[in-house]
Amino acid sequence: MHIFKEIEPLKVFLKQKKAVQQTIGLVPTMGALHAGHLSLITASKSQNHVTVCSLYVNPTQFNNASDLEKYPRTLPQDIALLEKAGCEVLFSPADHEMYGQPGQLKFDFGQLDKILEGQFRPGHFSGVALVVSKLFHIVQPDNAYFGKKDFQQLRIVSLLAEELKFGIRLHGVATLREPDGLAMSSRNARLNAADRQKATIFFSSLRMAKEALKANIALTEVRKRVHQAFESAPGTRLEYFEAADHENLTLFENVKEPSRTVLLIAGFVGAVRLIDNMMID
Ligand code: PAJ
Repeated sequence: MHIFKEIEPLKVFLKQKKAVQQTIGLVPTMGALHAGHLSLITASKSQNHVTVCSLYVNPTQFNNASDLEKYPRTLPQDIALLEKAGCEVLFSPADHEMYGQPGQLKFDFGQLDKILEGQFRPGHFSGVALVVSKLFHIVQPDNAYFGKKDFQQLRIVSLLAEELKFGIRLHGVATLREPDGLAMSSRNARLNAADRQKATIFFSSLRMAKEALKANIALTEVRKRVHQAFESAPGTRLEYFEAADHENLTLFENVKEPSRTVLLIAGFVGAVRLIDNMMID
């Protein structure tokens, strides 16, 4: 695997690949890689000659200094996993390479970045959009791969790519889960054994809600049941549970078209914040 820490040598390398009509797939990550990330690498490898994985813990998308500081960093292990997955290129820049000066540019996606994650993590999506724009400009890939695990992020990045005419084809990859349903996440590494058990509440709540809504139980009642599930599980705290249109993320008061509906959930187990989502059909 070719490892680049600087932008210019990476660009020179990719220019040579593009000159001989090789296609480039980009998989942006913040590292602490798990099988979910690797499924994005596999998707990219199946559709491109060269897969570039970027690994950068982006400070501008953290609205909480302690969350940034505690974010797991496991570079040697990540490199071994990427080598094993057959990833051709790793781009792991330092802060000064990505941000010559503190990020000043702000993005506003209207309602889309004010709801759900945006409501609880103000500025988060502006930081995501900033770093993803930089990565798109640096790599100029043919394809880019994002997980449906971060459903709202995928919508935001799609809007960004469309509005700024990046000409990059975006691919949403299904969420990979642990055998008990917990969505794989770098943050899971921060859960102790007891909290790891409790963390299944996100998946079980989504599944319960999905079944209830399919059985025509009203969203207000389903919402109540999800809140109750969290209230009766000590050490957990629900931040939001919402039903929304899967394309534009308009929040629903009631579910009229289950097949267009995605359920989104976020909350804490101990000090660790987790998110998940599920399509109703
Ligand atoms: P990170 O949380 O490292 O995730 C990198 C990519 O992996 C994202 O597209 C995410 O949706 C995907 N992913 C995470 N868990 C997954 C799972 N269980 N199954 C499938 N895909 C999964 O998301 C980010 O980093 C950052 O915001 C980033 C886009 C890199 C910008 O900094």
